[in-house]
Amino acid sequence: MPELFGHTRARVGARHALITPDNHVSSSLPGVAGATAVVLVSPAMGANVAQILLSFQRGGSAAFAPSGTETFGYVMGGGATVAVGKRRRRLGPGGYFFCPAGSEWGLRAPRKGTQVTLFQKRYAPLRGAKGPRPVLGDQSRVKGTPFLGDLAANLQVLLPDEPAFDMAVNIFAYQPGGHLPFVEVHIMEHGLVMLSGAGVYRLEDSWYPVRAGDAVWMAPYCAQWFVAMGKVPARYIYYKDVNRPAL
Ligand code: UGY
Ligand code: MN
Repeated sequence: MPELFGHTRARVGARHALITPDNHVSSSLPGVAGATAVVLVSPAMGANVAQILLSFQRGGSAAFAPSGTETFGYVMGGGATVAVGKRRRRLGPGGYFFCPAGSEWGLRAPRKGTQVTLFQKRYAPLRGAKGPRPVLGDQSRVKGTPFLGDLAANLQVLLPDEPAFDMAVNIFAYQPGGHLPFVEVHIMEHGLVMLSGAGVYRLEDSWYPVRAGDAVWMAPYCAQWFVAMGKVPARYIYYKDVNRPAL
């Protein structure tokens, strides 16, 4: 519904941000054709990660040359053929890929309406450790575990938890009423998109109603807490930087 009086749930602050689907404005990205690209989180707002929503028309494509940037992609809906280096796979909803820095990746033959969320960051090498390997996977094949033993908050870890990987991407699924057990305050940064359901996100000293399609950025040490509301489970996918020294 068009907003007659200029209201929005969006908020972009110095250390956290909420962007709703009603706020989306696309930009053109080199390497992306036949698609809209909405850059939801980026260094332009103070983040160290970019979170991008790509929405493809039929015949659209993406082609990213090797660089110092690594990319995680998650198919929100539709489907497409994704190539990471020499590996290639048809991914449907819930399919995902990880392309290490120094490798190329591409997407082609998307079904009409295919949407992909990207998390991109500059890779931070770790002395003595090899770089991470490419990953192609599907969320439905990843076993979840109750978060800190809580059956109402299920966590799926999509990437290997190994020193080579400096990014983690996880999916949280909360039963209605399920919540983070405490207010987290930590060095890791988050980019996040709500996949389904609704709830309330506490970010620093503000509480925001959030629902499917909303994107959230949390800077390091942003106090954070979430409770799921409504009659269906709430799910979100989120990025965090991991496995690197604090100094
Ligand atoms: O992994 C995390 O830090 C996670 N528990 N944070 C969050 O969901 N906001
Ligand atoms: Mn957290």
